[in-house]
Amino acid sequence: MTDTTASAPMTGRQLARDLADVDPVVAEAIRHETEKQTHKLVMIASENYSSEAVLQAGGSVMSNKYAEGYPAKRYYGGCEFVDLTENLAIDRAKELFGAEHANVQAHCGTQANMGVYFSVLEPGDTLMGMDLPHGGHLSHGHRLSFSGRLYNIVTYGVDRETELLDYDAMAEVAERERPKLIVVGASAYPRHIDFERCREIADSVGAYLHADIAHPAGLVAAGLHPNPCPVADFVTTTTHKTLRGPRGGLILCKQEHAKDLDRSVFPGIQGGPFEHLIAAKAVCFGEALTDGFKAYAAQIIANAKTLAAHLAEGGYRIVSGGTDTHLVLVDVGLKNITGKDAEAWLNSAGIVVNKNTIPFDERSPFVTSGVRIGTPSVTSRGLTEEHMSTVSRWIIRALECDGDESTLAEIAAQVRGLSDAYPIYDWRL
Ligand code: DSN
Repeated sequence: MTDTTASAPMTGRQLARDLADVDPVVAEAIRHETEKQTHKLVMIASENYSSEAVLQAGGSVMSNKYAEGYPAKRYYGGCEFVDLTENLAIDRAKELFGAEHANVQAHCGTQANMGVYFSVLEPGDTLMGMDLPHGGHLSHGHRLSFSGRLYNIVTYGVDRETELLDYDAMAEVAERERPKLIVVGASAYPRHIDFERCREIADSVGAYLHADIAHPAGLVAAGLHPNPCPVADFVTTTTHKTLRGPRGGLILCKQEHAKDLDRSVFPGIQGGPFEHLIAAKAVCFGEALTDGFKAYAAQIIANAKTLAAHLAEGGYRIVSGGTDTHLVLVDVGLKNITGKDAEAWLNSAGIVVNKNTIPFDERSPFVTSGVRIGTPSVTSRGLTEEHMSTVSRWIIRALECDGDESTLAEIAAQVRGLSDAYPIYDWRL
């Protein structure tokens, strides 16, 4: 007799089987990632734990829906519910940042930046961005990024002494190079940016001003960091860092740029928007509008300042002398430790950070003299200033044990104790 089950189409209720049955290898990898996020202290400045509500929307059936176009102007039928959530995301984003126009379709921060560049620049135009080793971002003109390949890139950076953005030097570069667009914002700059001053510089040469606030967006939303929306032509951000939403991008702009921007995102650089993640962005923006989120953002900053102060007391040089934000850049090179070793040792101690170049770094980006430490995730757990004193002691002990495995294991056990006392998700592992 022929076995018909082997070739029976996989349909209907068979699609409702649990991941662990369908694909144990993927299920196991997710379980390990969950365990790691649960038991370690995640201190990567660009990461966070989004809420269950955000994860639910992001893992929902909205993922099945095609919706090329924009709400009420789609190329597909059946878009009534994704129109509802996309409109909600747009309205909430505008309210949160005080923006004239919002496009919530960019899949990530780099794509958000690409959407902006494509709406006002032509290949070969001059784009001015912050130098990567000074804290900038790949998509602001690095030679290996599309931005560095398409545009004529000129850069600005920080002052060697203060390690603060050098606005006078920035104005000189702008005057000399006459960029068409100036992008400000960074992934490893711990200080506030003076957006008004940047606007003056852009105006002095007739350039567009684009602020990339991917890192401090949650702090901006909470009113605890200068907001570039009133002065910048374009503002981009990711939604998963301090904003604590799903992985994704967001573009805000002045009304005069709205049409060109929307066209450059779709059909310019993207096809079907990720409507599941747009629904999750709507949830995230709704959460960020609450007083609870404002208090959370204030705690992120208080934790980062406290951590920086303790590490400085412990003898570590903090780049720029401190922080105004969620991140602390530590010069471990002065202690004859590389960022690469520091990252590995801290990871073994249960504290996840990333190596990072510091301004004027003489080590390569694969080795570096710095580590970047961020407080958004640990603050989401509920840790406060008093815990930062303990955490900084663990960090210093891990950095100074020269990779000794038993010391690192001892710290990891203490880290796990603290993590378990401040659980993040109510999942059984
Ligand atoms: N994700 C950014 C960061 O870690 O700062 C880089 O793209």
